[in-house]
Amino acid sequence: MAIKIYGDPGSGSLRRVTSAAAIMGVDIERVYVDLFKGESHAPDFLKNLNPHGLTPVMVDGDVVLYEASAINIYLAEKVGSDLLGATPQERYEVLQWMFWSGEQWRVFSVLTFDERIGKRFMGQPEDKTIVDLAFVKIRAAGAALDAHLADRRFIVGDHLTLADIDIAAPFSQNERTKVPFNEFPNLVAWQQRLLDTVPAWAASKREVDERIDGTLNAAGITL
Ligand SMILES: N[C@@H](CCC(=O)N[C@@H](CS)C(=O)NCC(=O)O)C(=O)O
Repeated sequence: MAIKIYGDPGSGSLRRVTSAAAIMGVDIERVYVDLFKGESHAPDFLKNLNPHGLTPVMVDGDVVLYEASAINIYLAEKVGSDLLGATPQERYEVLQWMFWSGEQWRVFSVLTFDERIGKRFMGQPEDKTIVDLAFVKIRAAGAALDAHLADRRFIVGDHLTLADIDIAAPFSQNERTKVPFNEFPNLVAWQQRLLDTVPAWAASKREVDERIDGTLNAAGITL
C-alpha cells in the first residue's frame, strides 16, 4: 500500500516531503487538503491526522506522522537514503541544521507569509511590527547562512541532504512575500543550483507557484 501524504500543493512544507520522496524514489499517494477552505481544521482531520490542524501529514499503515522534517527522516530511514547523511557525523550535522531551520529560519518567513498573504485573504492589513521583526531575524540568520555557503555547494558535506531541503523551503514563497533573500548572494546562488540540479525541487516550485498564484488571481488579489 502506498504511503499517503496529505497536503495542499501551495504549501512549502508539503513541498519538502514530496520533493524528498521523489528524490528517494519513495512511492507516495497524494491526498489533497484545501487549506484555503480550512480543511485541515475539520473535526476528522484534527482527530485522526493532526490535532494542530497543520499539513503535511503522512499515513503509512498504522503510522500517522506530522511535521515535514519528521516525515522526511522516517522516509529516509525506511529506504536507507543518504539524504539523512552518509556517515553518523553527517547525520548529526543534518539534524542540527534541520532543528535550526525550524526554530531560527523558516518560522520568520512563515510569519511574513501569514501577514502579507494570509491576512490579505481575510481582508485584513499586515501588522508591520511583525514583518519588521521577521525581517530582522531573517537578515541575521541569512547572513550566517550566506557565510556558511561561501565555500560550500550544500549545507552539509558534498551532497544534497534533508538540511538543504528544509532550509530551502522559504524560497517557496519569497517572490510573493518579498523577504530580503536577495541581499545574500551565496544563498541565492545555492537556491538556484538546487533548482537547476534537483528536478524534483524545480517541479515542486512550479506546483506551489501555480497553486498560490492561481488562488491569488481567483480572489482578485495583486501583491
Ligand atoms: N512545522 C510544520 C509546519 C506545517 C505548516 O505550517 N503547514 C501549513 C502549510 S505550509 C498548514 O498546514 N497550515 C494550515 C493552517 O494553518 O490552517 C511542518 O514543518 O510540517
